[in-house]
Amino acid sequence: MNQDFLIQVGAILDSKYVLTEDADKAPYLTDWRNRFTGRALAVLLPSTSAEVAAIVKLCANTKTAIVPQGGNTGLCGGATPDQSGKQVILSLKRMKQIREIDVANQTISLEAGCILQTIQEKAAEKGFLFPLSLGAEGSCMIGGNLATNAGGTNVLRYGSTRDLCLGLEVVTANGEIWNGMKGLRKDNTGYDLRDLYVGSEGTLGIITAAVMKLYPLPISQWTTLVATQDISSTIALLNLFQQRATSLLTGFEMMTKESLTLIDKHFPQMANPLKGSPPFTILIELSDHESEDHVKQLLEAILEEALESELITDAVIASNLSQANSFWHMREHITLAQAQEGANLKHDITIPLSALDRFISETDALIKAKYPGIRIINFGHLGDGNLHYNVAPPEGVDFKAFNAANEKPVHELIYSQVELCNGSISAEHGVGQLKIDELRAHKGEVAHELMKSIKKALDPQNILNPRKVLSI
Ligand code: FAD
Ligand code: 2HG
Ligand code: ZN
Repeated sequence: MNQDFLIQVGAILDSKYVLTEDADKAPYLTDWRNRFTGRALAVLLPSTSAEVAAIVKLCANTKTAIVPQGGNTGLCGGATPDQSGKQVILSLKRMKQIREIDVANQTISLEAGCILQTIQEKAAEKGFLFPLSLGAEGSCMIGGNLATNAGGTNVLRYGSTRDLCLGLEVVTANGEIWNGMKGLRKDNTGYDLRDLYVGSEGTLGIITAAVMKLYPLPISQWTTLVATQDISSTIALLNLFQQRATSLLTGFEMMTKESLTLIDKHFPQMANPLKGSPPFTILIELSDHESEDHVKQLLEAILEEALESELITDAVIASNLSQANSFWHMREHITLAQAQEGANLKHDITIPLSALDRFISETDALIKAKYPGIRIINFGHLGDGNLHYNVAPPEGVDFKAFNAANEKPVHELIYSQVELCNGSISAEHGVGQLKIDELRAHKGEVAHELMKSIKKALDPQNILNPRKVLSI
C-alpha cells in the first residue's frame, strides 16, 4: 500500500520532490519548540496548485492523511505528523510566486509558500506596507499565517491575518481547486468560505494562494519604552494613547520584569535601557504618513501627560531607527530566551481589557500560592488584550520533571481563570495538537459540535490534518 502510494505520487512529482529517506524527512518531523516529533511516509514538495490538487486526489483515493506544512514555526504542533508513519507531510515551501501586486486595488496576490518577510520587502519596494509582523517572520509563510490566523505586533491597528485577507485559493479534501482569488472589500454572496478556511489549521483545506491587503507605507515611526508600576496604570496608559493618537498607535507591547530577566540572562547585549528593572516595560510605537515632527511632538505630549498623571515613571524615546529596532529585538527575543531557559508552559490567551487587571492579580496570586517560587513569564500584545502568560519552574528545578508533574493542573488553573474573565484559551497561536482537550473543555458544547459538523462536511474521509484542532 505504502509502496503503491509512492509509485503513484511519482507520476505527479519528480522523485527529488518526494522525500522518503529519514535524514531528508527529519527537519519536517519536529516542531519549532521540540515538543512534538512524528513520523511520515513521505514529505511531498509540490510547486503548483494543480500538483497539490493531484496529490490530494491521490490521498483521497488511498485514504492517506495529509499534514500541510509552511515554515514549521507554529507553536501548537499543528504541522507535525502523528507516530503512525502513514501520514504524508505536504510542504508548500516551493510555492513562492508573487502573482501580482495590484497598485490601484492595493492588494498583493501570492502563493502559500511566500515567506512573510519577503512579502513585507516586496510590498515596500512598491511603496506599500504589508502590516503582518511577528518574531518568526523570517521563516513563517503566508499559508501558515492564514491557516493559524496569526496575530503579531500590528493587530491593534491593522487586524490579524484574517482581517488582511481578501481572497483565497484552496484545494479541497477531494482535490478540487476553489478559486476565491477576488480582491474585493465587499462580497456578501452567502456563506463566507474564506473566513472558514482562515484559522482552520490545515483541517478543512490546503491554502495554495491568497489575495492580501496592502497599506500605504508610513513615512515616520517613533518608538518608546516606558516604565509602569502596575497593570491598571498600564491599561489607563493604553486608553490615553488610543484617545490621543487614535489610528497612529501601531504597537503597544507589554513585558514584565520577569520576562526581561530572561533577556538579561540569555541576550545580555539587548539590555533594557530603562533603569532599575521596572515591574512593567511597555513598548509603544506611533506611525504616521505626515512629517516626522508631527508624530514626535504628539508622542512627547502624550508621554508628558502620562508622567504628570503618574501613569508612567520613566520613558526612553528611540533616537534613531537602529535604537528603535533594538527595542523591538528585545521584545521579540523573549520567546527565544524562554526556549533557551527550558520548555515553559505556554498560555496564549486573550482577556477583555476591562478584566485584565483582575485576571493578572488573581491568577498571579493563585499560582504563586500553589507553586512557590514559580516564574510567571508574562508578556504580549497588551493593546489586543493578548497575554503570553507562560510559566517556568522555580530557578534550579528541572523543567521536564516539573512539567510532567504539573502541566495539566497549571493549564487548568490558568484556563479556568480565563473562562471566569470571559477570555479565550487561544488568542493567536491556534490549537494544533497542543490544545485539543482544552478546546473541547472551553469552547462550549454547541460551538464544539458545530465545528465537528463543519469538519465532517468538508472533509468526510478525515484525511486533512486529522486530530488537530478537534480530536477526530
Ligand atoms: P506551520 O508551523 O508550518 O503550520 C502551522 C499550521 O498551519 C499547521 O496546522 C499546518 O498544518 C497549517 N498550515 C500551514 N500551511 C498551510 C497551508 N498552506 N494550508 C493549510 N494549512 C496550512 N504567532 C502569532 O500569531 N503571533 C506572534 O507574534 C508569533 N510570534 C512567533 C515568534 C516566534 C519566535 C515563533 C517561533 C513563532 C511565533 N508565532 C507567532 C507562531 C507562528 O509563527 C505562526 O503561527 C505562523 O503563522 C505559522 O506559520 P508557518 O508557516 O510556520 O506554519
Ligand atoms: C510573541 O508574541 C509570540 O512573541 C510568541 O507570539 C509568544 O513565546 C510565546 O509564548
Ligand atoms: Zn504573540
